[in-house]
Amino acid sequence: MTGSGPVRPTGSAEDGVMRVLLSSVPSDAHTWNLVFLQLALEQAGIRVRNLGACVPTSSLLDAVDDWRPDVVVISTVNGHGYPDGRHLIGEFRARPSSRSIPIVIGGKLGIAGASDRHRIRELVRLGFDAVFPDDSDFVELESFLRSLPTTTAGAMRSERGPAC
Ligand code: B12
Repeated sequence: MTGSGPVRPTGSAEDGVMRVLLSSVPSDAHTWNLVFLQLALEQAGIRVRNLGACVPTSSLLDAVDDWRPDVVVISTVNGHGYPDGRHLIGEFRARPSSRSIPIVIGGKLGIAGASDRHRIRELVRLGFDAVFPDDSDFVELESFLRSLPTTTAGAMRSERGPAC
C-alpha cells in the first residue's frame, strides 16, 4: 500500500505473519471503516480477524484469549470513541492475559472534528500504545506496526497480498 516493503511482523504465529485483531467498540454500528482497515492491513501482508461492529468488551477480551493476536486495532467513528476507549482500555489492561498486548485506537473519536490532544494523551496514559485521530491515515498505522519489535520466532513475510 505504501510501496515501502512488507510490514515486519512481530510474528507470534508459527508462520511469522503478524496477526491483528480488528474490532469496534460496543456502541458503534459503523462497518465500512472496519472493512477498509481489514483490506488495507491484509494488503500489507497482515492476517486479520475482524470482529465487526458493536462488539461487547467481554467478547473482545475473549477473542484476545482465544487468538492471541500480535496487536489489537480498535476503530470507531460514531463520536463516542473517547469515553468508549477509556472504558475499553481499563478492562483490557486490567486483565493479565491482555496486559502486555499492543493495542491502538483510531477513527472519528469525538464529534468536534479536529483531534483533541488532551483526550488523545489521556487515552495513551490509560494504556493505548497509539491513538490515530481522524486526520491520520493508514500509512501512520502501518508505520506503527513496522516499529513493533520482531520476536525471534518471526520470519519476515517477503511478499504482499492477502495473508489468509
Ligand atoms: C454510513 C454511515 C452510517 C450508517 C452505517 C452503516 C454501516 N453499515 O456502516 C448508519 C446509518 C447505520 C449510521 C448510523 C449512525 N451514524 Co453514521 N455515518 C455514516 C457515514 C455517512 C459514512 C461512514 C462510512 O461508511 N465511511 C466510509 C469509511 C471507509 O470511512 P470512515 O468511517 O471515515 O473511516 C475512515 C477513517 O475514519 C479512518 N479510520 C477509522 N478507524 C480507524 C482506526 C485506525 C487505527 C486508523 C489508523 C484509521 C481509522 O480510516 C477509515 C478509512 O479512511 C458517516 C459520514 C461520513 N461521510 O463519513 C456518518 C457518521 C460517521 N455517522 C455519524 C453519526 C453521528 C451516526 C449516528 C449516531 C446517527 C444517529 N443519530 O443515529 C448513528 C450511530 C449508530 C451507532 N450505534 O454507531 C457521524 C459521527 C460523528 C462524529 N464522529 O463526528 C458521522 C461522521 C456523520 C456526521 N458528519 O455527523 N451511520
